[in-house]
Amino acid sequence: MAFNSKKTYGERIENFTNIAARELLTLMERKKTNLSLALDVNTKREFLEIADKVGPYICLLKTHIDILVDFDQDFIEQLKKLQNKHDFMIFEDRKFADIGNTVKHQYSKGIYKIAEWANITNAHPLPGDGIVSGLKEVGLPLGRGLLLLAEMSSKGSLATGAYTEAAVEMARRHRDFVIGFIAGRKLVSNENEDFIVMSPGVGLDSSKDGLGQQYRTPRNVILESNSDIIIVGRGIYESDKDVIEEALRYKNAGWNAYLERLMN
Ligand code: BMP
Repeated sequence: MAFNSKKTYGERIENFTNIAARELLTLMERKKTNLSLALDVNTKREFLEIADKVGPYICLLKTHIDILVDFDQDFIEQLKKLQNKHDFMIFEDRKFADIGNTVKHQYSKGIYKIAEWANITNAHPLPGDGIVSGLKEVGLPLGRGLLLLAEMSSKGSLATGAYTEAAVEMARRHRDFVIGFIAGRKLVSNENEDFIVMSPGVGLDSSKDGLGQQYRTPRNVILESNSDIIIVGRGIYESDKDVIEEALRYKNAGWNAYLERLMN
């Protein structure tokens, strides 16, 4: 299908001016991983323990910082230490959804000061271009990147059809800051433009969770749908087996699907 999905992650670096995008592709090539861990646990201790174990196998650690019951500045210090130790980037899955002026404050201020530590964050395109412009004012000078939620993995999602297409158009107007999409598949198949696609809703052992989540396999997402990064949460940290073993299983499944895509 798409020309850019036949290129290696490393070959695609030159398609981006955004620092976070370039760093991410470099890191994926270096560590040979397209796995992102969605670490949705509620305590610092649990979070840091799992991140330390799984860190060597991921390119991106995805956080929901506001679900930690004992968040404090020390958590950020510890997180940065693990980032340096294991060489991964951080994606705060904040899903901004307000007007530009408000998201600017939400991104840079408050308790979490997301822009200070998250290399990548994301936003719903729903409010219009102002949301990207507001986040860009804060994030671009810091070398950050943004993903737009063009599709969602949950059953009954309204982010489909014309909405998804409008998200792509919005991204095109902000190529310096918008590095890609949260989506289930590659959305652009033009060889002259490239976006990084990250797909949540990935699991090898279950197909749903009882609350609307729908799971597909790494092979389906990377090989058949030409996505670039698999986002895996409970499949890794809630497994009965060892988290390292599970992380390796997903890392290998994601990377092998990518190698197969390159050879097809
Ligand atoms: P899990 O693999 O445990 O189902 O977790 C999926 C993660 O991806 C969660 O952190 C969720 O917030 C996120 N996510 C999703 O599941 N679907 C989307 O469309 C967008 C998301 O960010």
